[in-house]
Amino acid sequence: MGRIASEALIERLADWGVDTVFGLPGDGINGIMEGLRRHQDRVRFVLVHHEEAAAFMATAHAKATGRIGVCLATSGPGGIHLLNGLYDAKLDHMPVLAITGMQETSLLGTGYQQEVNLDKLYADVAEYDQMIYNPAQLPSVVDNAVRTACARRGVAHITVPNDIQVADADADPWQHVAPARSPATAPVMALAPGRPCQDDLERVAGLLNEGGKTAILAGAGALHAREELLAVAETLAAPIVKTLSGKAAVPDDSPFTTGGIGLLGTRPSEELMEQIDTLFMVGTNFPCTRHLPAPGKVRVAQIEADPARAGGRLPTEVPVVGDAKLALQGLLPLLKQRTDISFLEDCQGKMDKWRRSMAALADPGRDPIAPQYVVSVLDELADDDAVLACDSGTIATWAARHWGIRGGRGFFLSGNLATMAPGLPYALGIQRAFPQIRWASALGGTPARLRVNLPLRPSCTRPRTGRPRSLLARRLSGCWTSAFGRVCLGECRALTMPRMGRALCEGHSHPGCRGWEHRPRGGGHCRP
Ligand SMILES: Cc1ncc(C[n+]2csc(CCOP(=O)(O)OP(=O)(O)O)c2C)c(N)n1
Repeated sequence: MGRIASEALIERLADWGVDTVFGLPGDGINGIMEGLRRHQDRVRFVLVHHEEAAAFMATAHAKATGRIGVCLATSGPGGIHLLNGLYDAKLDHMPVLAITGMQETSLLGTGYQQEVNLDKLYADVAEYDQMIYNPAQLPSVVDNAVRTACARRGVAHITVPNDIQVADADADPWQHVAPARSPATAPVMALAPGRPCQDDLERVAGLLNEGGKTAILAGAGALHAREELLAVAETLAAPIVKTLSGKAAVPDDSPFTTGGIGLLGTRPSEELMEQIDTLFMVGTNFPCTRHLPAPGKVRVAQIEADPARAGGRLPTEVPVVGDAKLALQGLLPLLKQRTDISFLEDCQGKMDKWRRSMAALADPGRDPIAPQYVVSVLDELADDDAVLACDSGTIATWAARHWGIRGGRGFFLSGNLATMAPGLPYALGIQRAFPQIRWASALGGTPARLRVNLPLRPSCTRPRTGRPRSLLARRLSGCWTSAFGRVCLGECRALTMPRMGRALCEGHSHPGCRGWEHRPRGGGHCRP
């Protein structure tokens, strides 16, 4: 077999800098697997055991690297399985390309086995959605798919019939009767300029300079703007409230943050929303408006990357379109230093109290210990650049409040879709992009059973007494798996405290450590 169309597909992906494809083979993509095999030096294939995980991994790849994530599934059921992870990408505005197989062109419309019109099925999730009928469409369709996913920050889908996958890469079997010739495009992406115009920045500064009690609400769009956020907060003496997806925007121990907002947020953030005169939204389209000031009650300025979303949550006096980091850099010289810092100090006092109450929940002296303790141990032991990938459910509350952002730490979860069980695939996907990184996955009990087939009742015993942990153990089951990180999924079989401790220790490179003893605050003690 000479050079096949699937090679044109994979080569073009590699030209775009794609180095990883997450997926699960099937007869509907044998040709594409062959294309991957022939170009394994440029693009590696990462095998999953359920296509949903491949889509989560591709989404996490995009979240962690800022580059497009790619997943691959076979025709019919494989493509259907991708959907939950693809909606996760769509709702969190991540560029992801899904490639699926399709029945042979000669069979389309005949009701052949596994024939599902995936292009129609994906019409809602995908910004770009294209079937390949002729190898000549490649590689231009790849260019358009990648460009569209990146430009619109969403999902693109290419579906390739079996016969086209293995057709001669240069075949163009049809006579051309229309004036167009085969398309030839460039694998380049020219991003719109990110710095808002000076007039807009001056309008924002005008509002903020006379803003009274001001708070900043920072979201995922501000994750790369930490330094600027802190500088603006200091200038305006304004506390920073963080959405859950924007948790890593500034460190949790910063005097300028009151932590999260919403169901999993902090009391000081909640109270602050009732007191402020001005809200400055940066890189967020936070959907839970119940936790924001009532419409019209405060003045609002917003920096938002997508014009379609600017002003879309609250009546906004000054909506500005641009990149958060560049916008804040342009804004800083226009802001006046606030001299009245009493509002910020009031928030800081409330945060001290809140942090003490959270520490009390995580106190190992409690009997039985609370799940928060387990996350706090993980928090203490993990490196300053470790990543936590978290499931939806109660586990997200514990992770939101007890996993502290410091240094280069990351925090990822299914933000807007809040779908179940992305934690483990997220972590594995991120590890593929950054093999040196230490990661942990905070699994909920149900997701843990889903992903790693945990027994319904993990055998948990109290470390010293050996008594069964019963109900608490069940609540903790997911949380305990959070310890595994780079360790060993086999450990999930019996979730006893010493085992969790050992996993933590090994994950933290303590060679020879066999067990774990609990000490009041100050962490655990590693037994050789
Ligand atoms: C695909 C999907 N199914 C169902 C839900 C609803 N849901 C949200 S969290 C959750 C349970 C998570 O499991 P677990 O961690 O065991 O439960 P918890 O401790 O939160 O009670 C469920 C079923 C969801 N968000 N996504």
